[in-house]
Amino acid sequence: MRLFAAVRLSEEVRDALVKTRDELLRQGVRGRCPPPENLHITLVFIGELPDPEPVLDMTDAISFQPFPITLGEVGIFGGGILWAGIRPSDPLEHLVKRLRRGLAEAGIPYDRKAFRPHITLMRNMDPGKGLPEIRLPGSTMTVDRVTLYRSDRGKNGMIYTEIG
Ligand code: 2AM
Repeated sequence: MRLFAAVRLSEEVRDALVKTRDELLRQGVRGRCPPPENLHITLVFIGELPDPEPVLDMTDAISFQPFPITLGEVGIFGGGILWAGIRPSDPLEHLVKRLRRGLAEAGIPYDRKAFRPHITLMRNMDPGKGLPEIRLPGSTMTVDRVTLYRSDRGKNGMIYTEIG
């Protein structure tokens, strides 16, 4: 199965992001919008793995002091990916380092690209008449656990299922 470890968003942060996105749609921006329940911050992308157990063992063994994160600025990756950023956070970086180390120690391969904390809001984004200036609300939430998800291709887009 295709796996990734992520931060589940609080309802408040999720609602704030959906509101911002709705405003962009009203202003003529177009794109594929993941459903609200799919919004998340990927910490580590693992990809195809036959058995999630060793990953669950590793994530279960990681305990940390809960810490706050705050929405930052909006950005665009090539290919029309519109994302919401997270303000720089040492505890978040540290958590990702621990997860990567845990996977490496367990011999589980993962995507080693530099960590760019973000929440994908839209794919194949077409700005229409031009992307309006967007400001995210400075919503804050507490990170107190890592969630492991499996990702499956559904009829109408990706389906993410929490498995731990
Ligand atoms: P994205 O939102 O920027 O596409 C499930 O695919 C999650 O893992 C998404 O949040 C995706 O980020 C992230 N991800 C990170 N690296 C990935 C990779 N190499 N392939 C697919 N998804 C990746």
